[in-house]
Amino acid sequence: MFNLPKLPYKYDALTPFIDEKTMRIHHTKHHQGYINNLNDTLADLPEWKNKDIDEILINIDEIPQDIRQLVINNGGGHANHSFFWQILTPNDQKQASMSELKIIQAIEAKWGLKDFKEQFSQTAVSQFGSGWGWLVVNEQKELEIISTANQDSPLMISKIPILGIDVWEHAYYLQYQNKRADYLENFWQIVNWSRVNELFVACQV
Ligand code: MN3
Repeated sequence: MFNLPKLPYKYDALTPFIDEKTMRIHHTKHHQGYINNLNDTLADLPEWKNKDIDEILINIDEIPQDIRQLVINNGGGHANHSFFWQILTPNDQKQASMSELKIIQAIEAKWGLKDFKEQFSQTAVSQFGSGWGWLVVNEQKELEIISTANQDSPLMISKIPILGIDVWEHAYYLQYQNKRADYLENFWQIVNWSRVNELFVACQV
């Protein structure tokens, strides 16, 4: 049985970069919807319904084939959104000095921060239709920028997300309409780099 995690900030905390109404609908309607569907889908599968959602996605090939796509869509939706809320933070939040963070050092070494932001944004903006842009740690423990369609989770392809952005229209349309690139540009104002760093460091052990 899966439940909606509480947002770690108020619905209006990300304004003016993401508006209150978008956050409220996104969390209470869209995310909750994925959870309801996931619970319905796994209702008769006691061996799966109490597992951690990330573990389910990592082992997605073991899910019975007749419900696998439903679990990908709704389980992915639940995992991706639970992840997304954590890596955002109000802009006025006091953050650790960026240059001291291991993840920033690693990004600087691989791309340079400015080029990284450009590539990440470009990848996310270019995702055709609905999906996500990601910074992941791959099986070789290297950083990689990818996008996934729909609610596909990087965990299904053995990649661990450490930063991600929802580019479904429901994530930005009320405020930005068709201007996905503007949403991406503002995204950098509300990234919780401390949390991204924790996720990155956890991948290094
Ligand atoms: Mn969404």
